[in-house]
Amino acid sequence: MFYHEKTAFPEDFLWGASTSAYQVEGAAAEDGKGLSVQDLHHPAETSDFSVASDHYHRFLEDVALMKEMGLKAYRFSFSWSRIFPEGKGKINQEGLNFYHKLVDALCAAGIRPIATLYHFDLPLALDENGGWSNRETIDAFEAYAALLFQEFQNQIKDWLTINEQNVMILHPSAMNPRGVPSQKELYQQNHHMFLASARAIQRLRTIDPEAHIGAAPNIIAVYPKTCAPEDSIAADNWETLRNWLYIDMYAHGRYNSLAWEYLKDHGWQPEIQEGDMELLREARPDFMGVNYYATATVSAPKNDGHDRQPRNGDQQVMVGEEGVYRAEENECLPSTEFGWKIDPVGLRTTLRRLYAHAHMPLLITENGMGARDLLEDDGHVHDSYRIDYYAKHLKQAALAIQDGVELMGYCPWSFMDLVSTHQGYQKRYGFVYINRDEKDLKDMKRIPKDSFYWYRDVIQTNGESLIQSK
Ligand code: BGP
Repeated sequence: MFYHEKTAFPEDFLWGASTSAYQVEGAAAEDGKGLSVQDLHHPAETSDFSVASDHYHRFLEDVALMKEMGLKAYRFSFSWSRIFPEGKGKINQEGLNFYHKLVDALCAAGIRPIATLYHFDLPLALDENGGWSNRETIDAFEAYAALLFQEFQNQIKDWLTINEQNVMILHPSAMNPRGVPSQKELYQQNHHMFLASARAIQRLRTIDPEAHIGAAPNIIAVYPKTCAPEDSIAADNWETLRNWLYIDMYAHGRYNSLAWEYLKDHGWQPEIQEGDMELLREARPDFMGVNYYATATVSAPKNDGHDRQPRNGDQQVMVGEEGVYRAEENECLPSTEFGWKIDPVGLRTTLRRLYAHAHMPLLITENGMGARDLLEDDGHVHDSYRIDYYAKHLKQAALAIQDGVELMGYCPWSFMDLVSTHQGYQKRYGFVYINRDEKDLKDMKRIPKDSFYWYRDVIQTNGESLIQSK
């Protein structure tokens, strides 16, 4: 679609940035925090999560930088096991105090907190008791959510239930080091997470009816490799199993029909108890978060035993599946040095398709470029590649708005460098450089990168500088 006039970002557009608790906080076993499944990661080559970016001790300095940058919103996550060390039962007051101080600082700086309840870090105690396979975890999540809604009802008005539920189901080994359940069990866990999210939504409605809540799945457009109709069906297969299975449930409270037939055919359909579907139908979110990094390209499966190809476990790397799709290379797109495709137009396509499915306002909860940033001799990090990445993605987001998508804001990944899920500090995403290596903690100095100042200007002009530039 070509438009004769350029549109502007809405006046109340939420210019934000994101992080998650276990990837920035550190203090993994401090002040009464219980362990989460992420704390079991002890990689030989890369950093673990014990210190991370030491945000737990330096959050005031970090919030001051957010203010300097002009952020309107900050998306962060609560660490469930910092609040409930055993996942349920006894509350850890010191953990709550930390988040009160953080949220107070954000509010004092005029930054709107957008809080994720659960970002990959299930309390270990719950995991040892069956994790998401056990329906008791749904009760624990509801109690945890209700506590936070009550505690923060005067300050937090935007909530996200679960980060990337679809990635946790599709790439379980990447997200939980304790082993990979069977497919049948995974889809049961998926059903339980849907219920947990729905219960949290219902609780928020009674505790703070003015607040808004959504989920944050990882959604991507899938391209057919060629114009062969079979490739188109394969793209539709994969988009459905990767995206719409989740969106149809969150937004409309129903299992997507194609996804359900797939589950049935494999014998993987979850056990649904009385009342489950009613709850899922009733508890609708107000908006949908979307984590977008790259599109996928696929062709028809050959069903020759080679549709599924061994690749590394990155959440953005498609592996293929017999009878569903075969993963293909997209020669039209460049890649980051970590092999993730760079596809700004794909963001526009993704937003259009997602909006057509969800029929509710969207919030970009993650988007960003992982790179081996270098602290130069001049004491700066010149990340022009990241500026280029963001500029191109934001221009496409503006076009999606012009296409009619209700886009509430943009919270790129990430505000500061943090522990990447696979590559530690080798792969950095932040606007702010953290002066540490994988194992050498150095001085942890916070150093704004060139992209920090560039984004500050974008925010100051409400994106106008960007839209008008070529
Ligand atoms: C998303 C996760 C984030 C973050 C990001 C970048 O899937 O929600 O937690 O890690 O991807 O991924 P990575 O760290 O693997 O580069």
